[in-house]
Amino acid sequence: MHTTTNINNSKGLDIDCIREDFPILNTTVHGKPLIYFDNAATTQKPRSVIETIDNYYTNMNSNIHRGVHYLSQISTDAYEKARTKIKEFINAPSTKEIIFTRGTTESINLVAHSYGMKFFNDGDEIIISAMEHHSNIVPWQLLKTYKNINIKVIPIDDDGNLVIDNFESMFTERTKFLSLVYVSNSLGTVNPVKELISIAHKHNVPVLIDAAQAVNHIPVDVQDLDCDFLALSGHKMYGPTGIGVLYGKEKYLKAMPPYQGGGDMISKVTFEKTTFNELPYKFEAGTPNIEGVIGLGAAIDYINNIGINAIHEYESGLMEYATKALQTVPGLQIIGNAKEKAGAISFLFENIHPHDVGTFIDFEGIALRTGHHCTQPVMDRYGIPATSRVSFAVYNTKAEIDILVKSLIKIIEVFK
Ligand code: C6P
Repeated sequence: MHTTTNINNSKGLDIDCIREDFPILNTTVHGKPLIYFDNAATTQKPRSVIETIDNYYTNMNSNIHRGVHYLSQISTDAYEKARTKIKEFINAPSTKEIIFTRGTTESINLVAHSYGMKFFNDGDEIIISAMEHHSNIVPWQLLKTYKNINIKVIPIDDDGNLVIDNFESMFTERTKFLSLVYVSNSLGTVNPVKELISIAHKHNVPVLIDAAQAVNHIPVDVQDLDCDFLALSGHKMYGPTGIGVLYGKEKYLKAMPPYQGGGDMISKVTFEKTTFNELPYKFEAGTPNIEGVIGLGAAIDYINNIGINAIHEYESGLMEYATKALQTVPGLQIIGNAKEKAGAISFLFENIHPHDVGTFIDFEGIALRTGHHCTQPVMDRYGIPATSRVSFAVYNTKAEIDILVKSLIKIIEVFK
């Protein structure tokens, strides 16, 4: 199996070597070499992840936790090894606290439904922020159809920082939960979640962190953060789509009812009564995404092989370079100038609609995302319908950013 070698040269990461691990980067788009700047939507996959999935179906395919036969044993083993890898990656105390889900969206829905239905009463309050992805807004609104809860929102300032001066005064005796994004997908803001978690804990309020845009850019340690839940998506960290993780402290997961019923999550079923399986299986009903879990394990190996700290350092350099380079483009306005940013830069450009920017730039072989990025309240906050967004991964380069800047300048000529 192909593995990256020599990724750390004396000057830092050997990006040429890393790029060779991603077959799709050899693609041409409209006759131009692909420049992939849509990593916040989903990252590309290294050969080791692709080959791991291929190997699973070629040599191991079988259902897990169900068979005594050889294939079932080895696929179960590979599945559970991946759980250990993710536990270590986020420094969770136990594999019992690692639940596999379809992604961040399902992880948050699981908590909103299971925790919310059991522990929320009419009149209770949940705090979220004005920069949440829809997947950390709508599940709580769905809960509102069953429990008459109030959703309070931490505001954001003009630069895209959370306004936290009065954060503590948002807590009342009815506050039951804080659910907060770590890194904003539309503004790039890195929120001071550790500080906010410790304030919430002073009020005995548990905290969920949406780490969808954090885990591939910055080291995330759930014990250091002391978060009670953490949600992530495999496909944003070089892994397959359709697989994600919910980390939850054992004391909460134990107290929560199952989210879905079915095979594997039970201990004993009769028509009168069912008892549930132990953690984490209580929350993994039905045949899971086995290939996805094993592929996610390979993605974690890939990140570990490079080193998340080295990735963070390299990408911080890209963010700084791109911010400065974009600021030289006439008529370009960056939306979101927070003190600390990671991964993504959103911008407006002249009076040209972001969709036109995206379409034009596509002809240059550049993939970026345009739209509201599933954060419509962020767009409303700035009074805009949409932005163009570039978002980075470890295989992006400054040379690619230079091409982006040149292409944007070309647009000005076309739209003159
Ligand atoms: N953001 C983007 O282009 P899923 O779809 O479940 O893997 O992730 C949802 C999600 C939750 N929180 C944040 C902060 C996110 O950025 C996302 C996904 C993608 O920005 C697709 S909208």
